[in-house]
Amino acid sequence: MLSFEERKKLVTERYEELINRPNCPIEGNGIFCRYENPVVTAEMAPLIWRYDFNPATNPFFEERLGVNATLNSGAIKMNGKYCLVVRVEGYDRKSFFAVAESPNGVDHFVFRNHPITMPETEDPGTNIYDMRLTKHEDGWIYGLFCVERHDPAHPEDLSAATATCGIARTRDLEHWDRLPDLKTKSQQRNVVLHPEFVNGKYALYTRPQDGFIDTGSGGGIGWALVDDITHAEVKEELIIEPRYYHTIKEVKNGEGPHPIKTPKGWLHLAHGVRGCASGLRYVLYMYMTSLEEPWKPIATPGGYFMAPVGEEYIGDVMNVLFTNGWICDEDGKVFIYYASSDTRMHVATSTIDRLVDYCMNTPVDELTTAASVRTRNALIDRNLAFLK
Ligand code: M1P
Repeated sequence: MLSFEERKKLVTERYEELINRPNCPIEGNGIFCRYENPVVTAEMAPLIWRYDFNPATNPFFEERLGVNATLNSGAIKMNGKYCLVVRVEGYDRKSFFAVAESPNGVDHFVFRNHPITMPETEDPGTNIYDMRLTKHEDGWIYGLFCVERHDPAHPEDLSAATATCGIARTRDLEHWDRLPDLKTKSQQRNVVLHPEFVNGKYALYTRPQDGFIDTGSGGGIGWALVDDITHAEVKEELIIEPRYYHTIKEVKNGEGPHPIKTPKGWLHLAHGVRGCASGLRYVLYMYMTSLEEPWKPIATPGGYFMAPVGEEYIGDVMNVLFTNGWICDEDGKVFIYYASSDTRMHVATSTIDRLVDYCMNTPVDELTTAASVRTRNALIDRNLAFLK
């Protein structure tokens, strides 16, 4: 085996090669382009996070604190850089947040020296993850995330947990003010802050759930108005994006990042979950809501927008695509950041025009095979007539 110096050199070279590799788009279905390489992987976590560089205390240059995965990242553009607040998971299963920045949004993502030190509330969580970033019109950047605690109602069950929405705000992604957790009747994960006031109030996309994993009676993506974000409480919740039998969102769904405002309506990205013989299958889907009344759907394209392909299918939790971050540039280019199989981060790019076209012109899921065949036959007949 190699000496300290030899290992240090090799490990450093591999790391440099990884963070400097270029990424190229792959032409796909006309709606978006995937890219050749993931944008952030566990191997791209800085070496100073993982190795002790002192030969006196680490004579074999062994990895001391491994990183298992880099996944579900919030996204925002700041000072011309594409910033991801990455969920980094250590070998110890604990997740933490860390900022990785890129000059172009598709490659050269580099982590800042230190992860985020998130202040705690009086009731500290065991684990925190999946931050949604919102630059709100009140001037703050908010991070809403899941706080997981052992369920005090079931002390004997070591897998019993609760999910609550944690809230923090920042101006620079480095210094965070922690606000009290969201108060709600049910457990919550995938809560997202809408970027504008609605009727003078803060507006949230919610995802009520009966248990830590099962949404149970929680009917889908909800909408709630909150008077005071510094003591946020959901008193009324309206389900605006319901789940349906035999669809891609039969078991669960959840809002992704906050919606993007377009001239034709709010553009939403979400995840939908269904069960199958190999477990749960997580895919991404889109919908649009009214500009004036963001809780009212105006376009609901049927089926999924993205599902796992190739290596995306494989990882810690197989068959999962999950998103909680996207960035829209001023020229209308959209960078969709998504994680595959709870393991690594990818990017796909599109434009507002293409995504709106996709939402407005993809037929809805009419919920039966007969209706699906009618819809496909109608397309075929139009094509046969047009191409004659
Ligand atoms: O493992 C897939 C995802 O499962 C959860 O999402 P949801 O609450 O919709 O089931 C989250 O734990 C998420 O982090 C994870 O990627």
